[in-house]
Amino acid sequence: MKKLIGLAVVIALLAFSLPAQKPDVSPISVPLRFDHYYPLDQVYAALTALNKAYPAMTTIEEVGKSDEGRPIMAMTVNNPKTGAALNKPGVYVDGNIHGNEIQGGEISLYLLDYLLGEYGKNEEVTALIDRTCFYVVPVVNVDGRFHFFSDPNNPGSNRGLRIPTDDDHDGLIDEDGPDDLDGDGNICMMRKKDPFGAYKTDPDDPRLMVPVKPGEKGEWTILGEEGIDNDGDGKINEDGEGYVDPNRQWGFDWAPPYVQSGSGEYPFRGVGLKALAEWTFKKTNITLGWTFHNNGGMILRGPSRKNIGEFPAPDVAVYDYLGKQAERILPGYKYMISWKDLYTTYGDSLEWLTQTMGAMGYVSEVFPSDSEKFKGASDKPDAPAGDTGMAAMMGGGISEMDRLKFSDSLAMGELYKPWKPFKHPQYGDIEIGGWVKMSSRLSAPFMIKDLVHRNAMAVLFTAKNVPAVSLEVTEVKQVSKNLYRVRTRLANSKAIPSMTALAQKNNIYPKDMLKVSGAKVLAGGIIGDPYLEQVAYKKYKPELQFTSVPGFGKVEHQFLVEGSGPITVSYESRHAGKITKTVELK
Ligand SMILES: [Ca+2]
Ligand SMILES: [Ca+2]
Ligand SMILES: [Ca+2]
Ligand SMILES: [Ca+2]
Ligand SMILES: [Zn+2]
Repeated sequence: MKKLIGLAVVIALLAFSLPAQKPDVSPISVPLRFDHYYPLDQVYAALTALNKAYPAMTTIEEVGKSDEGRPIMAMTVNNPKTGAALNKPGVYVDGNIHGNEIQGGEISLYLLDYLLGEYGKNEEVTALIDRTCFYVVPVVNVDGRFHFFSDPNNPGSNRGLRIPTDDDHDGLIDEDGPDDLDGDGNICMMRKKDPFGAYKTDPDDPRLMVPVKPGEKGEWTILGEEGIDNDGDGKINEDGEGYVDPNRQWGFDWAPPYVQSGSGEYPFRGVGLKALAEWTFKKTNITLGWTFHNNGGMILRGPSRKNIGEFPAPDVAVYDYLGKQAERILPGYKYMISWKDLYTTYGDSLEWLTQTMGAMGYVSEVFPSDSEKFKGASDKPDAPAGDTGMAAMMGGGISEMDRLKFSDSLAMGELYKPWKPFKHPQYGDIEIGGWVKMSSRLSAPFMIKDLVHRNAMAVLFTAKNVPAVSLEVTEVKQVSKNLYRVRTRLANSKAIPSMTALAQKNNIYPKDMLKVSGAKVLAGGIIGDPYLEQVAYKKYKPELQFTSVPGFGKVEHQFLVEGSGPITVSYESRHAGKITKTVELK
């Protein structure tokens, strides 16, 4: 709870305030529109609309409830005519685990709308849906999304779970978060006139500030985000909502808050996260995952920490192949290794997916900051004054002036609030201004469609590469009376293996099984060289072979079978489905 003691008086004194941004409340219908961001209620409505439009292909499930009791919804896309979802390679997609990183919701909805709308029209989409299934959770942090829209925020706030936490350890919980002092629905920045300040007014545009040079007279001190000292402890905004970070809360490689800030008291402290982990864990066919964040334009893969160790080489080859293609689909994005090229994280959801579920996965940090560059507005380097800091961290050479001119020229000034005087209870005469909530990490609405389409296409390129395994009985050869040599070939026409090398190395779950039944199998094993008759026979239970099929590769087996008549060869894989073939021994 933020206590706004005396604030009502302050607000009443304001000459005027901008109206809070009102969500679009038009009814949601299919095909969905991508000209605005969907408040949480609209996300739910969109899922319901998709389910209503495509009842045979979609299932809606409540994964669980959030810490504030809101449902976390998942949509499964599966064509039941081509088999049960669990018997096909599964593609998992989620978004908005960080409450403020809302685009993942729109990307998820776009992906669903696109897949379902194109089924039966576009051949590739039709084939893809017929052989795979999609599990899509558009909004993981439902409380976060709700509050991001409904509460005053800045582009970087409201990331966490709604788990009250005493951040400054003063015995009071969430007692002093930012306050929307001017009541415009945004948490902007505060600055105060100060001849000893580190900033002065930018001579090129009075709305911006630039750092003073050594010896130069200062003009402004930046006081930080809008807020007052709510609890009178001499600190401002020191203990806001939470903070428990839902993407530092997962059970693999979790570390306590003194190692990983925001990790919470123990893993899966968030009830919704725990429910999601349990739900996904039952989807044993999840082969590939994408999880959407903002911002900066990055396609990240694990590992999340150096000492976890690099993934085995065969997996890296697949990651690189798919990741580099995703870079082409997403201009301005860079394919990167998260610990090495970004930063170390403990307990994130991608590492959980790869290390405990044996899937391959990527994080897309959508929205390269320079997508809002106004070309040639300024040749200045990054000027983070008054900025949320994120653009400075990830912006890649775009200046605040460029972004400001973008706001002026392509959003009619809506992304940036000019500085306005304000009487602050502690600081006295100050000014409030800067980037608004729906800026900086979120594309301007006219750019949403491009962003969601390209990200959905990156998902689909990788999804097309989930294993497509075929089983062929290449030979049934009579060796002597009632003794046959049977050879099989499992071939994978796609890039992703039927089981990652990492999952095999760590023995995460049972390997693929190739089984011969219907006659007595005397010997069976993997063929090393088919011409030199090199077979590594398995000592026990030769009729059952544990195996895996590499990406763009094959694996061959040989069985010596005693008997006659029909035998069955069956293949069963968590990630590559089930196949059964019957052949005659004759
Ligand atoms: Ca506190
Ligand atoms: Ca707190
Ligand atoms: Ca305090
Ligand atoms: Ca305080
Ligand atoms: Zn994030």
